[in-house]
Amino acid sequence: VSYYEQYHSLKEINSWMDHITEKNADILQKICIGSSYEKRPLYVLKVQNKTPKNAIWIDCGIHAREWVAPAFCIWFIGHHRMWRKSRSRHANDRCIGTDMNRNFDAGWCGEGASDNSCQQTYCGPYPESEPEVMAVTSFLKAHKDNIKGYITIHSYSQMVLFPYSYTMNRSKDHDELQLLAKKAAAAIRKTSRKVYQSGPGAETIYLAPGGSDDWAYDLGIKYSFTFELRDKGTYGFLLPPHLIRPTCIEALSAVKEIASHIMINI
Ligand code: 0X9
Ligand code: ZN
Repeated sequence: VSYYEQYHSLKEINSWMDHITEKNADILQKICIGSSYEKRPLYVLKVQNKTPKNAIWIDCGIHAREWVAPAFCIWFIGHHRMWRKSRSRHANDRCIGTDMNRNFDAGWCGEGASDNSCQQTYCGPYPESEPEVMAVTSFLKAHKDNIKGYITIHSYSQMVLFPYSYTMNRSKDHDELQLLAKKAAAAIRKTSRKVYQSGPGAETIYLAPGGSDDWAYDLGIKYSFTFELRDKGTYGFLLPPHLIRPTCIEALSAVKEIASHIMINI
């Protein structure tokens, strides 16, 4: 279980406060407002965006034996780490954020995406509405003659995916990409004994239009892949730090496999 699903000592909470304010210095501030009878510091975590406005005070744990109360305050501060989307706000949209992997101009906003801004797979008001997506597409367009491969790294589920995801139809390079994806997965298996599935996105996981791999492929970058790294659900999005190294080493072996195939075939 994660840090946020456990109870912690005051010492642990204090170092968590230091850590989280340091990591999020743009919006979090730790203020000492006094000390307890036993001379321990009392801290306020102030969450603030650029323009200081009206605020809400939340305290947790006025009664010491009510353990879940401080757990809520910690949870409240930490909740954004499961955020998926961008941070944009568009006119008439109720909620914040667009799924950037639904915002590319490739079968944009068809089945597998949502036109509701409150959904995790919101496609945005129009293709490339997100500056981040636009920045990537302009760069790739400007350099498309030199860019022979496109690899986008996600997590989790241990997969090597390739186009298409916006349609169940197979791409004209299906056979070659399938073979190469299998070779990439085999390299991973040899490196760490981890099993990665491979296949076209739509068939292997789900229909998901507006993704960067499909867009890059349709631009003319034939060798276009999405890697879904570890794990398969034990830790999910919160992969513990000690698994960073083995995950990166195996992913690198797959990248090398793709790179050498490209070198031989261009
Ligand atoms: O749904 C996605 O965007 C990706 N899975 S994730 O769990 N990382 O969100 C899969 C992307 C596959 N490719 C496309 N949909 N184009
Ligand atoms: Zn993802």
